[in-house]
Amino acid sequence: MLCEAVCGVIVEGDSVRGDPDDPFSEGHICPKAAAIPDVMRDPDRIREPQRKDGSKVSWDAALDEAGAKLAAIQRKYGRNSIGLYLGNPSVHSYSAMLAIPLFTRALGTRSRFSATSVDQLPAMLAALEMFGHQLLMPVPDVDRTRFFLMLGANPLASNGSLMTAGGISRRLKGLRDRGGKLVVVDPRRTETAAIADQHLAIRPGADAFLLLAILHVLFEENRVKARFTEGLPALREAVREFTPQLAAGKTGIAADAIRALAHEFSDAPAAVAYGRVGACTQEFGALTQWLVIALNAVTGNLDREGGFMLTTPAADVVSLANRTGDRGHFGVWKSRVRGLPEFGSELPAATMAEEIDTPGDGQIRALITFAGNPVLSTPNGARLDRALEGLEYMVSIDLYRNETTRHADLILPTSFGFERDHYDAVFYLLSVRNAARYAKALVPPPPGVRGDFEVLLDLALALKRHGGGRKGTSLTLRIARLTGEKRLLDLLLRFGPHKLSLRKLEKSPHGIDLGPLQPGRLGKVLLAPDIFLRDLNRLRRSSRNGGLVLIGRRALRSNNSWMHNSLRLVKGPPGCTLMIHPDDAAARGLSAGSRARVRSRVGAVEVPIAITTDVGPGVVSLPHGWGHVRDGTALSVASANAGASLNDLTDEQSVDALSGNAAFNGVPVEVERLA
Ligand SMILES: Nc1nc2c(c(=O)[nH]1)N[C@H]1C(S)=C(S)[C@@H](COP(=O)(O)OP(=O)(O)OC[C@H]3O[C@@H](n4cnc5c(=O)[nH]c(N)nc54)[C@H](O)[C@@H]3O)O[C@H]1N2
Ligand SMILES: Nc1nc2c(c(=O)[nH]1)N[C@H]1C(S)=C(S)[C@@H](COP(=O)(O)OP(=O)(O)OC[C@H]3O[C@@H](n4cnc5c(=O)[nH]c(N)nc54)[C@H](O)[C@@H]3O)O[C@H]1N2
Ligand SMILES: [Mo]
Repeated sequence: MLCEAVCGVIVEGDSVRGDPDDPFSEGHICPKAAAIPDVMRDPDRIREPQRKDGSKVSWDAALDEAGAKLAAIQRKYGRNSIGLYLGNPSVHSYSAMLAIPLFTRALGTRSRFSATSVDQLPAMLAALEMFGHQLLMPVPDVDRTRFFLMLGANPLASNGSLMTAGGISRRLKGLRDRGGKLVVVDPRRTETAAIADQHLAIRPGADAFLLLAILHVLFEENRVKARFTEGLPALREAVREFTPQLAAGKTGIAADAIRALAHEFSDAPAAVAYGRVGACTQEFGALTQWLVIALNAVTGNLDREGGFMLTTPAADVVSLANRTGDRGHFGVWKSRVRGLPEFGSELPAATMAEEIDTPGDGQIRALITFAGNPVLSTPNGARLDRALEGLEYMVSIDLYRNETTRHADLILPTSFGFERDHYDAVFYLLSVRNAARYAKALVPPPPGVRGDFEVLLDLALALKRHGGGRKGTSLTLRIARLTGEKRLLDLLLRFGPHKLSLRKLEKSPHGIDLGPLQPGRLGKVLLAPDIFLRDLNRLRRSSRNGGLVLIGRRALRSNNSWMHNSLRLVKGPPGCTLMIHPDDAAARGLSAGSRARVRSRVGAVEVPIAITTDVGPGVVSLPHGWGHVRDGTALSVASANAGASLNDLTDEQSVDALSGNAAFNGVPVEVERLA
C-alpha cells in the first residue's frame, strides 16, 4: 500500500493494527501504517480536480482540457516535448502498475523519468547485464542465511527495501539465534548497525573498493567456489590490483578487518551480500551492485538457499515481460543536453530540470507527474522548482498540492489507502518468502476522486481524442479500460506459476504462504560484463577532497516527502537535523542547540544540528523529503514542521556516470555556525 514490507493489517474504524494471522508479517506493523487513515481523511488532501488557483473543475472538463493542451503541444513541438515523471508510490498501486505501460506507450515520448534513477537503477542495471533481465533482482534469503553482509541499508528504519520482509527485526534476531552474524557497512551507526554484530564505518562512495578487496582475497587464497563461471577469469584479473591495503586507504576500514570479513563470508555455511539505497545512490552505484552479485556468485551463494535468491511470484511480471520480449535495455539513446543514457526507456531524473530549462529542439514544454514530488526528491530540486515555472502546461495526478504539484495547471486526485483494493504486484517479486495477499477496498473513496488506473487511461484517451500521442494505441486503451484492473490482475494470477486467482485469494484474506524461495532459478550469469570492467578506470582515478561530505538518512516515522502532514508522524523532536561529529562541530564553534548553514555547489540550507558520534569525523547527515515551505502548497501540518530540503544541496551534475543514477551521498559541503 505504501511500504515494501507489505505487512498485513487489521482495520477497525480509524485504528490500524498488525494482523497476527498474516503468515508473512505475523502481526508486525510500523508507524507509517497507523498513519494511513490520517492521509485518507487529511483535510488538506485534494478531493476534486482543481486548477492552479485552487478552483474546482469537473472530471470531464479537466480531462478534456488536459488532452487538448497536451495534444496541441505535441503537435507543435513533437511528441518528446511532453515530459513524464513517475514517483515512488506508483509501484505500491497495482492499479497504476497495470496502467503505466499502456499510458507511456500511448503518450509516445522519450522524455520519461521516474524515481528509479534516484533509487535502484544500479541494481536493475546489474541484473540486466549479468542475468539478461532488468527485473531479475535477487533478494537476501534472510531467514536461512548464516552471514548477512549489508551495505548502505537501514531496514530497522526503512522496513527493508528490495527485500520485502515484514517484521525484519524478528528475522534479523532469528539470524543471530541460529548462530549467524550480521555485518553492516554504513558511514553512520544506524539503528540497524547498532544491533549488528559488527559495524564497519565506511567512507561514503567507497563500497566498490571494499568489495573488490574481498574478492581479491578470495581469489588470492583460492577460496572461489562458483557455480557460475562465465567471466570468472576476467573477474579474477580485474580484482588483482585492488588489494585490502588499497581499500583500507579508500574506505577507512583496516586491511585486516577486510581480510577477516572475506574469510568469514567464505567460511559461512550460507552467506549473502546485499546493498541498498546507500550502495546505489552514490558515484559508483552500478559498480557496487555488480560486485555485490559477483561476491555472492563466486562464493556459491547466488541462487541457493541462504544466499541471494530469486522469487517465484504469483503474478509473474518477469515472465510476462519475457514473453513480450521486453527484458530491458540500456544506453540505446542518450539525453539531449548531457548525453546520459536511457535505461528501460527512461532518462535519469538528474537530467529533468536541464531538459526543461535548456532551450532548443526537443526541449520539454509540458510535464505530467504521477505520484511524485521531484522538487523534494531529485538532486538540485531548487533548479527543478524554477524550471517548472517555465513550462507551458503541467498536469499532476496526486493526493496533494505539494512542492511539485503546486506548479501544475491541473491536479487530478486519486483514491488511496483502504479506499481501493490492493495487491502487491511489485513487492512479491522481491519478497524473502513467496507469498500472496489480496485486500478488498474497505470504504468508498470520496466522491470526487478516481482510481489510478482509470485516471491514467482516461487521460491517455483524452490525449488521443485530440490527436496527440502515438498512433494505433487507442484500441488497446479502450479494451484495457473496459476490462478493468481487477480482471487484468486476475489474469496475471491465473497464468502465474502458482495458478492462483482473485477468488482464491479473496478466500484467504490473511494472505497465502507460497513457501521459501526456490534455488536454481537462474540460467546464464555473466560475472564480468564489459561495461563494469571499463568503469573500473573511473574508480581508479577517483580521489577525495579533505572536507566534509554529506549523506542522507531515513527515519521510521517519515516516508520520503509526503507523509509529514500526519501529526502523529511529525510530532516530537524535529526530524530534520544535521548530524555532525563532536570534533567537526567544535571546529566550527557549533554546540548543542546551534543552527548551522550547510552549503554545497548548488545551494544552501539552514538547519538545527545534532552532535553525535553516530557519524564519523568528516561525515554529516541530513534526511531527505523535508523543506515544505514553498508558496502555494496546502500542507498545514507539514509547513509547520517544514525543515529544509536535502535536495537543495545535492547536485544534479553529480551522478553515477555509468548508470546516470543520482549520487545523493558523498556531497562535498561546508558547514558554518549561524549567528
Ligand atoms: N520509514 C520509512 N521507510 C521507508 C522510506 C522512508 O522514507 N521512511 N522510504 C522507502 C524507500 S522509497 C526506500 S528506497 C527504502 C530505502 O531503504 P534503505 O536503503 O534500507 O534505507 P536508507 O535509510 O535510505 O539506508 C541507506 C543507508 O545508506 C547509508 N549510506 C549513505 N551513503 C553510503 C555509502 O556510500 N556507502 C554505504 N555503504 N552506505 C551509505 C546511509 O547512511 C543509510 O543508513 O526505504 C523505504 N522505506
Ligand atoms: N537526497 C536523497 N533524495 C532521495 C532519496 C535519498 O535517499 N536521498 N531517496 C530517493 C528515493 S529511494 C525515492 S523512491 C524518491 C521518492 O521520490 P518521489 O516518488 O518523487 O516522491 P515521494 O515523496 O515518494 O512523493 C510521492 C507523491 O505521491 C503521492 N501519492 C501517494 N500515494 C499515491 C497514490 O496512490 N496515487 C497517486 N496518484 N499519488 C500518490 C503523494 O501525495 C506524493 O506527492 O526519493 C528519492 N530522493
Ligand atoms: Mo525508494
